Amino acid sequence: MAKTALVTGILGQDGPYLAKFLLGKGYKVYGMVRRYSNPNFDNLDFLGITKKVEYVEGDMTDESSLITNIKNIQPDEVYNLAAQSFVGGSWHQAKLTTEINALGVLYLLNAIKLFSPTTKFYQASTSEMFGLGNTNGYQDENTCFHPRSPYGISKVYAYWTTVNFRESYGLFTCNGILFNHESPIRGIQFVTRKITDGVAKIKKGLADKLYLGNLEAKRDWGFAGDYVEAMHLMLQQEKPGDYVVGTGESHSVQEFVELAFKYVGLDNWRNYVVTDPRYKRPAEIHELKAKTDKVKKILGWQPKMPFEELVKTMVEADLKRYEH
Ligand code: NAP
Ligand code: F7E
Repeated sequence: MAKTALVTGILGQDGPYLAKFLLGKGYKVYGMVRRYSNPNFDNLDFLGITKKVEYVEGDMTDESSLITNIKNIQPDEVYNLAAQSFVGGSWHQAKLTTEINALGVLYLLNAIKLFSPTTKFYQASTSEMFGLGNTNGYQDENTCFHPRSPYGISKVYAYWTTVNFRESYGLFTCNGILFNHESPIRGIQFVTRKITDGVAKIKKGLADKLYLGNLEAKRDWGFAGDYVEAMHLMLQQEKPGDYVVGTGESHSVQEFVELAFKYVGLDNWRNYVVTDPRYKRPAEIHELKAKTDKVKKILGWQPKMPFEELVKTMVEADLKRYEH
């Protein structure tokens, strides 16, 4: 019989990539949508799978909706991707971020524990939990957490709740500690997509300037389509565990900017980019870089798309969007 998976956050960036991957493996995929009155299927449309997913209603802050879904579906696997995931916005909506990202995970795990205890659970943890926790310039599964934003703090709670349900109740729960991963369907406020969209607009004569914050910050950027495979692999192991997933390379925001402008033949990016304090954060993380020995060794996972190709793929997709 086909396996069933419930994916929360189905309308975001990772949800559609994961759903496409699972559908390709023969899964029946349920996607949880919070406002069924006005869902936006653009990202699923982009990957051509909107009609292949079965949608259910539910909100991470509404415990009864999570209980109903777990009871009704009894999924083999739950991938919890739903979150208020924008770090920059988390200072302005710290309580909401905490309710969705932290308490929501407690509600979902309780629902699994009570109504479908054999369900395997994946939690979308993040390199933002590390913050200033730095081991010789990289982060791995043994690095201390020192989050720098309400988002990072909420995810630390969710991480430990996921571990605790494993240790207390024997549930099969895993944390994927994913470093930044991007794609042509990345949310428009995240810096990579903001840059590729801005470059495309400037190239097409639709804008003159691109307003950015801290150009010196460095991140370990990979391709979302590669990373969802690691999520799935975690739930196929004999034992549950927590894994760092990244490329092992870091690049600055400025490097991303330079490559994106260069790709469209605009060599002097300084003519277009304006530094705007509105996009600087109250507390910044200067550099994040993954050490991925565990995920390589135990899951046999490796990223496929190199940095330059990621930038090119995103710029090309945004140029295409402005051709219509
Ligand atoms: P995303 O594009 O922001 O998608 C998040 C999804 O969560 C959205 O579809 C959103 O629904 C949904 N959501 C928000 N609040 C909700 C609520 N109260 N109830 C139910 N659904 C809710 O994020 P992503 O980039 O795909 O990331 C997926 C997950 O991985 C997130 O948990 C993120 O924190 C984590 N993560 C991401 C990265 C990365 O680099 N992308 C790295 C590490 C960890 P709407 O469409 O209705 O707004
Ligand atoms: O910022 C700097 C900014 O918003 C990256 C989420 O998916 O990955 C993501 O979080 C860097 C930061 O992503 C602008 O200060 C400069 O240093 O693209 P971002 P993020 O904060 O790293 C992690 C792993 C997650 O878990 C999150 O859910 O870029 N930056 N100028 C800017 N950032 C933005 N957004 N906008 C700017 O204009």
